[in-house]
Amino acid sequence: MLKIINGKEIAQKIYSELREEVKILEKEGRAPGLAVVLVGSDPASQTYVRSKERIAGELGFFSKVFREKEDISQQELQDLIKRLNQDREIDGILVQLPLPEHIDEKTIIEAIDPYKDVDGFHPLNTGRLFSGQRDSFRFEACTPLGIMELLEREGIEIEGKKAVVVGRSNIVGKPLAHLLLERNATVTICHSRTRDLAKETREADILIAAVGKAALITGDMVKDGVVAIDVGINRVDGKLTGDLDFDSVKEKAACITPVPGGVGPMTIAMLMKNTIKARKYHGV
Ligand code: L34
Repeated sequence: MLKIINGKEIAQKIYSELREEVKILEKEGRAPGLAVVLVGSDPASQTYVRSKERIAGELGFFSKVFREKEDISQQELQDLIKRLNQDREIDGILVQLPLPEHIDEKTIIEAIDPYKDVDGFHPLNTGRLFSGQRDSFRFEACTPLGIMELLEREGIEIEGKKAVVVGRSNIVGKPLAHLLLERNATVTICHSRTRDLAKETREADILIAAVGKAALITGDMVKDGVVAIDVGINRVDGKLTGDLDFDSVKEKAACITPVPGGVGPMTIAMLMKNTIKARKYHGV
């Protein structure tokens, strides 16, 4: 029996849980504070940042969005981050990616206080993840975390399963592979130089496509009963589609996530969860 996983519905369920947590933190004396920095006017980034702003507001966060001009200088952006690092009302800082060409992304990410790094991109946080330091106060990237939460809430077993991650980005593929490894999956990471992609993907019990190529994975590339997770968000003829060829993969899958309405909403839910975690770290 095929199950189409409803990420939007699971995110809603998470928000009702988080609302309760926010109430408690407010009573304690301070709501969680989130600062989102958006540089330029990329339409997709604008959409995502609007959603983050709206949901932070709905949850009762103290939320601020900094909409900066495309030609902001490296120094100006670093100065803004420095101010946010020092702002006691702000628990979480997110700089929406991608940044314009003239900005050095790595330096910006490293400028963020690792304990306000609700994106989990700072090397202190990725380093803790990649070296398996679980107990310390570690922030994990929102999309991989959202996928783990989806698998958990759907009751999908991970231990001993063969997980194949297609894509090796710092934002999704690499951190996700480590989270799966930590849960005792046998993990393969595929990328553009993988010799025989279909041979690898056919082995997957859990397949995650995170490349950004529409319909890259087709039904003939997966095995019966696969759990297929689609991270791709591609615009084709004005429509959103994932990296999975949904119609052919769903014929063989046990579970599949749609685009839209799958992983995307979970990413935002995990940003909110991380911001609450940061607020707990900082105290009132
Ligand atoms: N710093 N940059 C930083 N942190 C992030 O976590 C992100 N990302 C990615 C891009 N840059 C970032 C996001 O927030 C991708 N991403 C993201 C967030 C939300 C959604 C998609 C990507 C989302 O809500 N997707 C909806 C459809 C939205 C639409 O209509 O375009 C969905 O249902 O999939």
